[in-house]
Amino acid sequence: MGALVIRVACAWLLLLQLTGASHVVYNYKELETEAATANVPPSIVDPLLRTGYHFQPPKNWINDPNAPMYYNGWYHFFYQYNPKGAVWENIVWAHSVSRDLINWEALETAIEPSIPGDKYGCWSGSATTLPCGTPVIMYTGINRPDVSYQVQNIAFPKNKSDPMLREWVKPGHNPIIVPEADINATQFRDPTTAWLSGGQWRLLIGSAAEGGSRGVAYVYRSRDFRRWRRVERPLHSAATGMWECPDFYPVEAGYADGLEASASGPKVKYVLKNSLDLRRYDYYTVGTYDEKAERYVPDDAAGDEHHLRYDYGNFYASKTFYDPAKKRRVLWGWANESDTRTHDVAKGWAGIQAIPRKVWLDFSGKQVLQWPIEEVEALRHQPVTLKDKVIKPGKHVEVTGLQTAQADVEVSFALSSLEGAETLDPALAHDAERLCGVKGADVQGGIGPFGLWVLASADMQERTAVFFRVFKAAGKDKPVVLMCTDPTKSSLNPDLYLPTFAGFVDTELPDGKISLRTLIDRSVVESFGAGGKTCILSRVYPSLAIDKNAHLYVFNNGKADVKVSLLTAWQMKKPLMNGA
Ligand SMILES: *[C@@H]1O[C@H](CO)[C@@H](O)[C@H](O)[C@H]1NC(C)=O
Ligand SMILES: *[C@@H]1O[C@H](CO)[C@@H](O)[C@H](O)[C@H]1NC(C)=O
Ligand SMILES: *[C@H]1O[C@@H](CO)[C@H](O)[C@@H](O)[C@@H]1NC(C)=O
Repeated sequence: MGALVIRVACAWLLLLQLTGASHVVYNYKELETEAATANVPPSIVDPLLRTGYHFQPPKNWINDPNAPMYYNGWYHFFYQYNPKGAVWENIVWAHSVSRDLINWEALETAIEPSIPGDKYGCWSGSATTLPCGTPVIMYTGINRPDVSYQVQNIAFPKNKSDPMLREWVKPGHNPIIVPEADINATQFRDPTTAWLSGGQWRLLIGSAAEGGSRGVAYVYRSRDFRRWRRVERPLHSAATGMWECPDFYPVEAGYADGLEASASGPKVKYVLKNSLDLRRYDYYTVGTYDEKAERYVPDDAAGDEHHLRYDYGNFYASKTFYDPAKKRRVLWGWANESDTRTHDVAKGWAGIQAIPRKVWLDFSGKQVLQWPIEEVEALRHQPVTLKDKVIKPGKHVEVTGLQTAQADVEVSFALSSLEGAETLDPALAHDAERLCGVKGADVQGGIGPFGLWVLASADMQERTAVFFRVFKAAGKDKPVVLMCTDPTKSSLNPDLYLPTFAGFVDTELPDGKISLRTLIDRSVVESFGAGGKTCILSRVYPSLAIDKNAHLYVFNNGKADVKVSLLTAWQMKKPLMNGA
């Protein structure tokens, strides 16, 4: 197994490059035999480890979110899907609809290979709503069997009166964008939603230049959405390797309402997000967009070194859309599994989507904030609270009175003083992940680690920690706050990928306070620190802490008291989930 490294991105298989194979064809019989004989632990295939309220189809492989949109009272969601199995192959666009982004109904496949421009694959893309109200989808098609030659196609709804948009037609003039001679045709994909300015449409396509070392977002312009011309210089680029799934949208500091794609104004800033194929994470910058020059400049000149991520855990190939019904911008992101391919075949499923998040620009203008869409709160029941509870150094408190395998927990912590904070090792000051690796949940600190142990077994052999740790840095008044998810003790199951995920939280800890919200969903732990400043999604597969055997604790492994001002935990109901 170890020899086969499968990394799937915006429907992109690195395996092609590694092996030089022209096409990956899995032999399902062989895969199934491998899974059957591989001694997969029974808990891995336990249906009670399948997520309850995160988006997923009843079975099989899923990856990138595609073309999210709102149309005539319905939210539409498309995603990369293998109708035949739990590994990346045979990718089509599956389609689901919802009234509330939480309860989902599965429809027929929306887009599958059917024309020369997508004969060998229908990869990721986005939707744009034309001024007449018609949505149009642009997506990447693979049109050659031997190499992954990437072109862009469009599709229109067959019947605009059908709010479900069940059928999509591909006009005969596809493909409508093909790579010019100076573009590497194997690295040319994932068109964004288009925006309109001065009578012209513009969109971005992700690519790589300079032999693959430079990530690039090319701008294409069109007056009729049919003939597209590339603007010679890219919107932006950086020495990070291939940019997949670019996303580019307007925001305004401190303004929590969303802006639609074509909004403009003196206070409007832009977010440019790229999915870094090499690192497999989603990075973004905030900056200004000069539409005359067709250039984007990040506010932070060092921003391209990519310090900011939407999520410091498992979250990739994300995409936003403007929701006119609630005047907000909503972010979707794919979270892959952290078990093995053999496990996935045995389970019969792989991949989920994170809970859709509202996204907006913080008052500081330096970063975005993210928060689970409010609709998810309709699933809450059975609330349990803990109030003004002091957790002494080295102690923990169990939260009882509800089942916590499928739960939503909101907690605010209060620190009486920051005196005892550890001194930050300058060598680790810029690497949250390494810092967390060295200073995990079980390493006693000064102020913290404090936080939650979730999906914990009764004897605490299994537990996943989500926590904060406060440092003081030489020559700085402001504390350095680390947020971390430590799954190293999450499971007795072998062969899991269990990295500690971490990010810094840009907060001065006003009044010594910091909040944490964690959505627990059987094999997902999705956390939002300080009101959505720092987010971490982690996949874990307990062998004991399953369903009714999952416990929840608040812990403090520092040397100073930590007060839980208020903790509320709810059990979460299961919404309608694509018929599963
Ligand atoms: C289009 O959709 C509407 C609403 O679902 C339906 O009543 C109508 O029959 C459809 N038209 C065609 C040609 O399928
Ligand atoms: C194009 O990209 C592929 C990776 O997808 C790489 O192997 C190849 O060397 C690139 N070609 C050129 C001319 O840079
Ligand atoms: C998710 O799975 C882990 C473990 O196999 C890989 O290390 C990640 O690269 C992968 N993430 C993505 C986005 O493919």
